[in-house]
Amino acid sequence: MQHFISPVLWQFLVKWLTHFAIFPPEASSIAPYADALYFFLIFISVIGLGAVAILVTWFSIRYRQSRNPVATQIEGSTILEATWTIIPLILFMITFVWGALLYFRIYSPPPNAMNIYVVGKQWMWKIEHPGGQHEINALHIPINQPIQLTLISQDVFHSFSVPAFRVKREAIPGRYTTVWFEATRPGVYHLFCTQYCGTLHSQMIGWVYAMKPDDYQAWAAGSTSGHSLAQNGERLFASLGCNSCHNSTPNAHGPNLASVYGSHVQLANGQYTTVDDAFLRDTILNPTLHEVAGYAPIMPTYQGQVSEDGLIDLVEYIKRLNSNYRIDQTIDNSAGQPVQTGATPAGTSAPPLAPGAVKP
Ligand code: HEC
Ligand SMILES: [Cu+2]
Repeated sequence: MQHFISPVLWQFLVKWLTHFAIFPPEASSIAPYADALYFFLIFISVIGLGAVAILVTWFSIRYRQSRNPVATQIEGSTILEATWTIIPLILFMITFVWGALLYFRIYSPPPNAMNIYVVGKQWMWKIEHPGGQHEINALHIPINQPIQLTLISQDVFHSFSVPAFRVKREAIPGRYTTVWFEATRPGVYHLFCTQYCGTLHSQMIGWVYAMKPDDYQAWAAGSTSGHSLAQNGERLFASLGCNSCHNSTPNAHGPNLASVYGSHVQLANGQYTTVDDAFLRDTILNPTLHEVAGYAPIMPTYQGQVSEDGLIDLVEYIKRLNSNYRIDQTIDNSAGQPVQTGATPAGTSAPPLAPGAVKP
């Protein structure tokens, strides 16, 4: 047989037949909900298909030319028209409400979710755990723990997809997107890029290892690079000179960044915004995008100076920054400026939070 068809096609057939599965396993908490809606849609489609097929067959037998040579004209039927309007309307509304509820479930991550960063690039997935574990085309996660992925692309559009978890989200250049899931069954699952992204798109695949929490702890301890993302970020913060403006000395030129993450800051245009990952990334690359109220717009742009991975490190660092103690220790004090550690006395120009910053 294999001599008559192309070897590529033969390989494909063999693989397809051995790994044939109509449906991926339901391995996340969302999967049964997503599938329920999917099966409902299939079910009503099959009912509709069946009804049309039966009517077509029945009418073509019943009203065939030999039995019914002269066509009967029907001028409309209100009951019939109301029926075929109202039944689909009800079905569509059910689907709409059901779909909206599922959508909110999929898009609202639980607050205790563990955050992992994913950077897509031609043609691989780079995964960065806050503890400093780096992986390529592999993602290790504990089961029964909500995981939130923060995705970004270094070049073109990619799409991160794990069918067994019913998870799919675009990785977009220049913008963070997030997706969350909770794996329920230990196992190894396919990871795909589902957005055609160039020549080797088909090789932008990998594996998700869903592990029991103990196994995950063991893996995390054995795979760390020795530096957490925040530690890398701290070094970058000093080497890029961020600490020359962002510190707690009285004459600091920039807002104090301790506890800024998650707070509401007032912008120069009077609006308030919440400091999240995207805000931090935007500010570093494009400080004029959201200028913080009460400061001269002197922050330089770091566009082209920090890689996507470096930005993630900085974001992680600022996220975890609860006091200025360590920043103040790294600033160059040779000019003899007084360096304060600990709380800033009232009346100085550097309050512990940026002006207008309100803790949520
Ligand atoms: C020349 C001084 C200067 C340097 C260097 C500097 N910044 Fe800034 N930064 C500012 C000023 C001034 C503001 C407030 C005005 C604005 O938003 O543009 C600011 C705002 C910010 C904000 C928003 C603060 C808030 O309260 O929401 C963040 C985050 C930030 N900077 C991070 C950084 C990082 C990270 C670096 C290093 C890569 C850096 N800055 C380097 C002066 C500086
Ligand atoms: Cu891709």
